[in-house]
Amino acid sequence: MSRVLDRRQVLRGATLAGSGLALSAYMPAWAQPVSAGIAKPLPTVSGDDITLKIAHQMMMIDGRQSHAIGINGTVPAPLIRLREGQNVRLHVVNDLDEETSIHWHGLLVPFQMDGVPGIAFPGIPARSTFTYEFPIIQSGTYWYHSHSGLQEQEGHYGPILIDPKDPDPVQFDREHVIVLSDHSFQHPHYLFDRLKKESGYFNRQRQTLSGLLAGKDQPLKERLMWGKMRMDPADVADVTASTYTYLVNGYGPKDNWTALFRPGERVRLRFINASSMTTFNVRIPGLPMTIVAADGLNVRPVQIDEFQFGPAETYDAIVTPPDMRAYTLVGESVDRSGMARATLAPREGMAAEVPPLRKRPLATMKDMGMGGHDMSTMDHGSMQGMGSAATGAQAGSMAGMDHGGMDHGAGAGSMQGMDHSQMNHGAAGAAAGAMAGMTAPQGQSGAMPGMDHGSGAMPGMTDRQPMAGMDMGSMNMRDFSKAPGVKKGPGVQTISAMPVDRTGEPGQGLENVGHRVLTYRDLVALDRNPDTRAPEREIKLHLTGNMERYMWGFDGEKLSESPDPITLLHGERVRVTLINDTMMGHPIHIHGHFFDLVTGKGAYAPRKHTVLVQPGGTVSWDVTGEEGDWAFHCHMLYHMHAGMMRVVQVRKAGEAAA
Ligand SMILES: [Cu+2]
Repeated sequence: MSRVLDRRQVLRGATLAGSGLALSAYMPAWAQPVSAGIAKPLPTVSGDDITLKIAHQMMMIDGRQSHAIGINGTVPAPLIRLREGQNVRLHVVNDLDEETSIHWHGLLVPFQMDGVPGIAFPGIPARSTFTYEFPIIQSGTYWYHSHSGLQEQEGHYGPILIDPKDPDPVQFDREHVIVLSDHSFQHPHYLFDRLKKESGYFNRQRQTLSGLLAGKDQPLKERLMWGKMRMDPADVADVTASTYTYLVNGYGPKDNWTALFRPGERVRLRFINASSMTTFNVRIPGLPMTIVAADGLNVRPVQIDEFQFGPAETYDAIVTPPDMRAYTLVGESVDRSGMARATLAPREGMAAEVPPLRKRPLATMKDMGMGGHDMSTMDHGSMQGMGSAATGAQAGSMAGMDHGGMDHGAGAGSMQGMDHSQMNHGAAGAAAGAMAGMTAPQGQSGAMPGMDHGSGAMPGMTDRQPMAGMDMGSMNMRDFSKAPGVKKGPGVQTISAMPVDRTGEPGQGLENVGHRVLTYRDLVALDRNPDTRAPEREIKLHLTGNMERYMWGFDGEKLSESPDPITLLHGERVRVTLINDTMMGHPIHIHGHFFDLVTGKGAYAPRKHTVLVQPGGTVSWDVTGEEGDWAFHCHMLYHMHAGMMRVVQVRKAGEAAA
């Protein structure tokens, strides 16, 4: 159904108690309009001299007033529109009673202009002005935001658009900047304190007893296993719609911000994920999108129906709406607790059906770093090493373990049909080769008929020493031998036993949505990479965390522990491999550089400034050192705040820091 409500109907609707009533028939309560649609473009600033004044203000979201930190009186901050080749001076007036800063996300600037207090410059003290000045040497879609405290969460972010000096290889008739963000009516320090005290505080999607009885979600035995690990598979996002309202260009779902088009036009949508904590799944039901740029840089056009992006990533898409109807733009949060919603329409006041939230995803064993797992390599040793039960973690001790219904994520040969809870894994039996103690599921004769051995996934289980083929080591969820560089401590709850490259996957929860979803492997740079040398060395970094204690870091260390900076030489070509040892996706960002994703695209590797490393996944990229001190961090604001950040120090040869 795509009922259309035009302006005349809205006016008529006023006598019918307003358009909200008319729309309510097909909109979920949270998407019911407080306005018929707001087709207001973002306030824009441009030129060589730009003044940005940062101050407290109020903003209206879905008819409700909220406090915010804005720039020049708006949230998002004004669109800064520049031209490649120009020089820009940005006078930043801090009207707050606290220090602030602006970081130009994705812009290649001298490091003193990069805007990270304590790394690149001292910050902008309360009631003072700082002037940034730098040449614009690139083009595309970028953004800017505070790098001080948690100000970004309060509204201190805005889009940057740089027009190319040469003709744009992307042809379009019209463009719209789409800034997605997450807004809370509560103060961000309150949110962070809640997370510190109880990490699952905002997760209202936990599995419930009534859900269990109704046969929803995980079966009991699977729940018991996750519970034993002291983990929650519904823990897909830290902060959810229970406190967030998801915004498009500063407007809530009920405001219904509207992007106008004429049918048949090529419309360029510049998507910016300016949220603090939210990975979005973006789609426009009924309208395919052709991705033409990623993180500001052109890519070969690729047509998709949906894409996932983490905080700080950007994508440009071309859409060509063919007819006089409205389309809903959906930005569903990765945990499916809520959505940002806007409309594409030929006229203000038109709206289309808002699809319901899809079923929330649950984390899988693959998300726990057990990727490509099958029983032949599985280590049953110390599941008990997880969480608090670290005592009896003897290799081979299967006692009491419940494998039931684990999603081993391997596809073919997965153990899904197998009921391990019925197996007798008793310590003695396991050694003595006895799967013999296993009982078949009720009502079935013969051993393990329900098992799908697939393509030899369980070789060890068919011979006389069934468990022998299994590696009893790899199930240890905290096996530091897998991560020699990681500091042992409470900041590391898990280490991915078998992390896998997930860049060919569509992103958490989008595996089976029934249409085309962008993957990193779909991206091919339009221009040849500027540096195609092979890397001289590799730096491996583990993304580590303890969800229970809300500790986040690299290699088990948080920034406040003053870990050594990551050092590179200017011009040095280095491969960086990120290994996600946590169950959450982390958008990892390096300042001052673009890196070339290693996805088999040769000299046309997609170049990005931020990459979402999926739970239990790995990502490799090659980068060429650019002189300066640069921030390197997770772009989940509270993860960074908790310490998931490092300094990358790049020096010219001979000047390397002592
Ligand atoms: Cu993170």
